[in-house]
Amino acid sequence: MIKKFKSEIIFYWIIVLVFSQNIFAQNTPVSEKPNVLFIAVDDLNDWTGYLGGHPQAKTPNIDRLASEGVGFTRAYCSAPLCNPSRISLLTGILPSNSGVYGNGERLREKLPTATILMQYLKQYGYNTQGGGKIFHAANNPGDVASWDFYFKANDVTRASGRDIDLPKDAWAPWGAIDVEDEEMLDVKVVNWAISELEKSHDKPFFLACGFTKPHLPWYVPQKYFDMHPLDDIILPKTKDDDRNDLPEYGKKLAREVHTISTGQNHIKSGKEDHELVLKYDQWHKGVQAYLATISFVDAYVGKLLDALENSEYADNTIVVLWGDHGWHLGEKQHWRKHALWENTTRTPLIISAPKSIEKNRLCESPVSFIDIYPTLIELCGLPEREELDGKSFVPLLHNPDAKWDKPVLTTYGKGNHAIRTERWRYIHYFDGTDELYDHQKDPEEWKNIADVPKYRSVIEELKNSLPKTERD
Ligand SMILES: [Ca+2]
Ligand SMILES: [Ca+2]
Repeated sequence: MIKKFKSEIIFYWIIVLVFSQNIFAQNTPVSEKPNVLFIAVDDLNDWTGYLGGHPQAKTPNIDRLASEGVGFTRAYCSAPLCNPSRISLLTGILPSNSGVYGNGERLREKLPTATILMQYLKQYGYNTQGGGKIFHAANNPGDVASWDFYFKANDVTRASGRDIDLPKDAWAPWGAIDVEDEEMLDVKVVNWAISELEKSHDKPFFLACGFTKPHLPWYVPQKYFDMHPLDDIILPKTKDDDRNDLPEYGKKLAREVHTISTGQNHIKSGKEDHELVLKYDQWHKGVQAYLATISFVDAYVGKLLDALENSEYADNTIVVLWGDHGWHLGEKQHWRKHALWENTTRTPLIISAPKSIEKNRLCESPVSFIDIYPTLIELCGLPEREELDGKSFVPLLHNPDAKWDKPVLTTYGKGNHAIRTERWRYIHYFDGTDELYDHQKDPEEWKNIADVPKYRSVIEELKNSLPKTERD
């Protein structure tokens, strides 16, 4: 009897040991888990100081964050427009596997059972709060299951900064507005997030602050325009005949604002954005306004970082800052996003963590936003999720020079993909036409070399990274 009792005790001890080791091997106790400050910036391309996309970008605060952690210089979205970029990042599922290609598809119709990043964190004891634009829904939770709380504010800024002397057909959604910063939605969201950093929290938190700028319209107070005097504005580097070597579909993407999910094309007055910009002499003004709007966002990223630094959470909070896709301001005579080139797909990505990761380092390996979910859950000490499409790049946070050759995939509608490696950008359209750029020799992507015979083997190799199957 005693012998049986002893063996039962031993048996239970073994169970407890196996179970607890399994838990603690992968998990830190809830109370010691790091917090996450998650900063999303809408439509921010590489015009930040640390990325050098424009020589006049003034982003001292975003650059300060890069100096406190690892700034990725080749980070790419999984889709070059809001909805699919954000859904793929937040679900960890690529557009080709979710069927979310455009702004029209709904998350829970396409992915009814996907565990969103925030839901996963909640399962492990996190309190998740958000405000602004995190999903493709400004001032709206987007997915109610993701949040313990979502902050909403009245967006009273209806003022237009558009030059009233311009004819109605001019395309110029930019200019200074006569409002106080505090009236801007983004400032209200930042102030709310700061108030959360000033509170005591009994659970680890995931605090998401989604800037709605620098999405159009570029209406911000005059002081941000004053930081970028119009007379000094430098235009992006462009080449007048740059489109000539594009296949037809590439030309179409450069020419039109094409909404994948609805098939709608928008060309006002029968003219392209760039033609209208030139016709009404708006190029310098547009560049000034984008720089001004970025500087506005940067100022409030700074307030948020200051608040974190001054809070009790400074030593136990991971900060992630990302833009959802790139933006053209005349390169390839194209404006906006909706294409598969470097300028449409490259954005800032900065991760800082007080413990264990490198400080003030740039990482030049290409990384994808699809990898953010697995990276973050690893940093938080949570179990890996096999079902995600991405791969954690935590090794790059410990050593930004580590060997890392995972090609990055960006998708714009079914059948249209770009593959980015350290040297190459390969674009493959649904009709089999393609583009290839050699970034060692051609960082502006001016020369499409897809038809040069000696690069056929490069293309064949890059094609291996295209999705094998694609969901409708
Ligand atoms: Ca966007
Ligand atoms: Ca060209």
